[in-house]
Amino acid sequence: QEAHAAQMERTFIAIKPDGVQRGLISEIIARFERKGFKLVAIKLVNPTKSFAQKHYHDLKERPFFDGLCDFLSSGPVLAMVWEGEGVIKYGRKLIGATDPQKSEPGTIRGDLAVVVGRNIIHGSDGPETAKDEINLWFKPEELTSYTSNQEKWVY
Ligand code: RTP
Repeated sequence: QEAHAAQMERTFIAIKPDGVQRGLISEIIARFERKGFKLVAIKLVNPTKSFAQKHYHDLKERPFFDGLCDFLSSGPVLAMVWEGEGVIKYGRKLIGATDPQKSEPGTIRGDLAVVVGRNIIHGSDGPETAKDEINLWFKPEELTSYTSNQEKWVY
């Protein structure tokens, strides 16, 4: 009832170049839609390597950092913002464990990916990173806000 009184929780979700090139965009979006989350921003972008380094700045000491940034900047990425109660945590649940060998069947990575370096999707891991990542990838005017009146659009 009061779902729109305050701004609902938002998270940043990105389909990485492997997911885009494998034709998994509609499959992945469908899972978030069917769950009941709301898409409030979406665009296909070609991140530069330095942009990828900004996105993954927390991982800069890790041995796979350079390869990861090369990969993220190797082709178009579908950047999205999804909104809904608990969307940050539940979005991670829909995505599954980082390593697709450990993700449960039924999750996006569990069903659709095989190796950790090509795990097709990214999702913010907490409220702070969600805010930072949304701000990094989107301008304020690219974020929409609307109420779904589904009963009006179905006859
Ligand atoms: P993401 O940020 O992409 O949603 O992934 P995550 O939180 O589940 O995992 P994180 O530890 O933040 O790692 C970010 C991405 O780095 C790649 N990775 N490669 N051993 C490896 O080669 C390795 N470990 C992680 C993955 O693409 C992971 O999603």
